[in-house]
Amino acid sequence: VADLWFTEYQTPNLRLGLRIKDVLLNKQSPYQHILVVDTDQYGKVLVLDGAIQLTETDEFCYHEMMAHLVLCAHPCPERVLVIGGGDGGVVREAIKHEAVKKVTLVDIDEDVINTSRTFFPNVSCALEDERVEIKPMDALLYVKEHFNEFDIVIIDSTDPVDFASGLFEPEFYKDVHKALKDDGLMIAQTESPFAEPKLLSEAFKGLRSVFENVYLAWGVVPTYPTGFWTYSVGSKSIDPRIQRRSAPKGTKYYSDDMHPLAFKLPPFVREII
Ligand code: AG3
Repeated sequence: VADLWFTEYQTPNLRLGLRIKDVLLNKQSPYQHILVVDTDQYGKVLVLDGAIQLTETDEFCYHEMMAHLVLCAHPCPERVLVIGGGDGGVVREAIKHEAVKKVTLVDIDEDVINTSRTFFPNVSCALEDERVEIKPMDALLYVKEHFNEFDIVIIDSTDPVDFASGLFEPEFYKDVHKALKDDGLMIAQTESPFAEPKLLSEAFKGLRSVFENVYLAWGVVPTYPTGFWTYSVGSKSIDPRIQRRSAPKGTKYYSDDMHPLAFKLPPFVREII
């Protein structure tokens, strides 16, 4: 029996290995390498430029936190912008909120969107919802042309390398700030305090230079480097630690109990930011 393994080089000194049942897609898009493998441990896995973006088994941990931490903190989230996230996982969670009238997804790589439609129907399902608008383009340009329009901006980026690095810069955060309404909230994935402490503190510092208030939340995502993941929330006025609307039904990681808990930080994380 063949003994085939996928390996992610999570840091220069740390690898994650998953036994492969099948390679379902292995191609180069105009922007990045796209790999879909089927594994015994975590089901199907989406990998972009060597970095795991989601697995069928644990994607809920990440997508629920990215969406509901801000959507449940906002009194009335009607307009939502998702940047990156072409797989549709965050969009799926966002449209669980009846208050949400329209979700705009801006991902630079249409091939990621179509890959998700083909191999991850349970993640991409909401992309066909009538409340969802899809813009395959560079988000750095999109946010420059939208002012005072969104209640919520969710930055579901890849790691800050290559075309995604601009999504971790203060210049971009300034445009996000302008795209938000006066009571708007934004959230960005900001990596692991064990694998990338510098990246986390730089991103957090960048956000603090732009937003009136910035908060750090954390959660577990087993297949991301070290499994300990962070989410940075930028706010113009409201305090996102207070949950104003209850969790949608059927969530598996996020809940009314988890909301305030996510903002409680272990001391070593407090020291990094
Ligand atoms: N975006 C965050 C992925 C970061 C993972 N990093 C890594 N594996 N080195 C995920 C997109 C899912 N919608």
